[in-house]
Order: sequence, then C-alpha cells, then structure tokens
Amino acid sequence: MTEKVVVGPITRANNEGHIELRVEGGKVVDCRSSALFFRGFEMMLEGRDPRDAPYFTERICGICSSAHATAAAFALENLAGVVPPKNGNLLRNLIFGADILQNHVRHFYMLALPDYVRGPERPPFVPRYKHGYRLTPEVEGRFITHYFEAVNISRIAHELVTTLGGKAPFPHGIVAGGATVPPDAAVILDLRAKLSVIARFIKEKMTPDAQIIAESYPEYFRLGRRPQRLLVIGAFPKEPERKTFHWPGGVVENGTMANFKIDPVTEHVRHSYFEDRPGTEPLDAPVPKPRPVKPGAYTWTMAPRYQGKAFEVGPLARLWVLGRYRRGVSAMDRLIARVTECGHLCELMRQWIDELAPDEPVFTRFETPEEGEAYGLTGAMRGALLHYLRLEKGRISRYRIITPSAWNFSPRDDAGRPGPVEEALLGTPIADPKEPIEVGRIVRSFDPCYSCATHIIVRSSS
Ligand code: NFE
Repeated sequence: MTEKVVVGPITRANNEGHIELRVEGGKVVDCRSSALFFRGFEMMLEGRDPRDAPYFTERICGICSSAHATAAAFALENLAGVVPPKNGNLLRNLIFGADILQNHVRHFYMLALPDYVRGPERPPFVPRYKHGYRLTPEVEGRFITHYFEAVNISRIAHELVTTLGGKAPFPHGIVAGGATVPPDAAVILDLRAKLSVIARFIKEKMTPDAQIIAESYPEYFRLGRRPQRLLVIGAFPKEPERKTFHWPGGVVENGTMANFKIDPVTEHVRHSYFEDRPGTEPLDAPVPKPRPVKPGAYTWTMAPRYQGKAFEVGPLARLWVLGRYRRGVSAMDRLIARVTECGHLCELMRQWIDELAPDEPVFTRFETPEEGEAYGLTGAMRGALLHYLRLEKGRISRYRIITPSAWNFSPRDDAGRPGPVEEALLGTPIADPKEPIEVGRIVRSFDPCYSCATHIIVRSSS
C-alpha cells in the first residue's frame, strides 16, 4: 500500500517549503520538493541603475544578503573592468565571512538542533514530534544552554557585519568598486575582539556538540545520501583581481574533480510554474514568464543543471573541493561540514583583519558602462551563487540569478530526473508516517532557503 505523506510548511527554514512523499513498504518511493511562492526579483531589476543591484538583490533574503551584494558587485566590476583596492577586497571578504558565521551558528543551533534535541516543554521547542530523540536529560541540558549562547554569538557575528557594512541584514558596505568603511585602529580592534569570542564558541562548544550529534545519530551518515555530484563556485578572492579563491571552485562527480565553468549550466522549467521552454536555452536568455497554472508543475523554483545533471551545493561540496572533509555525502556529513567550515572561516578572517591597511583606500571610482554583459559569481552560505547582468543605455536590461537553494531544492528536470533534495529523500525509511522526523532532518541538512530559491512577495494572480 502506498501512503501519501506531506510535510508542509517545512518549518525552521528560511521561508516556507513543502515536501510531498509517497511511502511504500516503509520507504520513500517518490518525492516532490516545492517552493510555494513567486518572487521575481529579476523582473524588478529591469530598467534600474546597475549600482543599485547589490542593494536590490540583497532583499531577496535576510539570511544571505551579503552574498547577493557580493555577486551583484562582482558582476558590475567585471563588466566595467574595475578592480577594487586591496582593502576593499579584504573588507568585503570580512563582511561576507561574518554573515556566513551568523548563518551557520544559527542554522546548527536554532534550525537543525531541535531535530535531534528535545528541549524544554515550552516554545520554541514545542510543539514537536514525540518520538525519535535519544540524548540523556543531562546532555540535552548542555545543548539547550549552548542554544541560548548561540543566539548571542550569532548576534555578535551580525555586529561584525554592521561594523563594516552599516547594518545587518542588508549591509550597505559591499559595493561595486570595493567597500565603504575605512578600517581605522578602533575598527580593527573591535573586529579582532568580536571574532575571538565567536571563534572560541565554535571551537569549544559548537564543534564538540556536532560530534555528539554525529555519534548519537550515526545512521544519518547513511540517510540523506545521494550520488556524489557536488558543485562549488569559488568564494573569498585572495586578491582584488579575483584570480584565485580561499574557497576554490570545482565540480566533483564520482571521484573525479574538474574546474567549474559557466557554459554547462542550464535551467529547466518543465516542472516549474514558468512558461515552458527547453532546458537547453542559454543562461543569458530572457527570464521565462510566470505561469501559476501549468499542468505537471509543482514549484516556483527552476531546475539548474550542470552538464544536464543535478548537483548539490553547500559547505560539504566546498570542503570536499578544498580537501578538508571527504567522508561521505549524507545528512550528517552536511551538518558536520557546515560546522567544520566555521572553524576554517575564523582562521581566514583573522588573517584578513591582520592584512587590513588603515590609511589605504577602500574604494575604486569608476564610470558605469553604457552597454555590455557579465557574470558575478561567488559561493554563498548555502553554496554556489550566480548573477548575470546585461546593460543597455546604462540601465539593466536583463538580470538572472541562480541561487544555491535553487540547485539543492530544484524539481525534476526536462528528463524527469529529480533534484538533489528529492534524490536524498528517495529510499529513506520512514519509521512512522504520522511523525516523519527523518524528512525534516534530511531536508534541513541542506539549510533550505525558499526565499532565495524562488527569488515578489505575493503569488501572482494572473
Ligand atoms: Ni536565502 Fe541564499 C544562501 C543565496 S539561497 S539564503 O546562502 O543566494 O540558498
């Protein structure tokens, strides 16, 4: 007998998603991952000044705003042929790095942990499933203490963003041409002090906590597995010209690794609420028109593919390419990789603070070109982020965005092949279809962001 199981809305995620499963013989035999609202930022950008693109695209999402600012700034710099000063590059790396720390600490403690730790009998820990938790009350108590400390640590990380970017979320310090805040001695001292508080928490609490979860729920190294297809776009330029990256790009497939290129990237819309067109259209083609009523469609996310295949993006993919974590591709591997990445990021941020030069410039002036096109590429909190910018008469005539959650939460493609989260859920044993705790654990291991995945605020009524 086949049973339909619906988990929706997916809570403890950035905006809402929806997972529909068919369970047969205690296992998932079919799965659909949906994002149920339309956004359309690309359309809002048409006709605007390209210098506004970082500020506009940041509003796609509060949890990864600096990633969008970075990609948009890179796109305009690439088009204008402008190189920021060394300080500009370092400051942007620091704002973005602090925002990633904010995200990862928040994800581990506030979004993922309640899947494994019961917590006290009060909100936000209830309501919750009754079964599937296995930590002792004593260990749970320590986790809950750390949970509340993590709220403060995540706030301190946001303060770092604010010190250099003016506000958080949606910092104004990342612009085409560099950054906006000169790093004087007081700023540098403040950055160092706050970073050391965050780094200590990550080393002494978050890392051992992740280890305890991994040891207590070892079956999650087997659950949430999918084929080894991992994709990374480089992040954190080592130099202002962006030739090499502290987190390099790469494409891993069944044991082989290759450089990431733009040309093999396509977007399929057969199962998305957009006007149909083949998934072979080039990326610089116009944004497809929304079609909220379309047979066979089940999500507002398009399906990005690389060489026609579904690739997973995120901290696990990044650490794999970097050679710092290569255990497996499962729900627990994703969780551990995200925590591990925080430690590495703190080391890099210390180095960037040391390299700041107080009396040197932070911004390179430039003239906005009238015509042209360019990509802005970076790795965001959740993985590969791509912006495409085309200018005509000095205004944006076309803008395309492919976000990490679009990669991970994509629906089936033109050939009917599932997206990464769908792949990860297929075959999962569901102990109790009334309490499918396994689904939340696997889905949250990808750190879902449905805001970015669908990138308007209101579902179209046309
Ligand atoms: Ni809304 Fe985002 C990140 C981007 S999407 S969180 O990270 O881009 O996955």
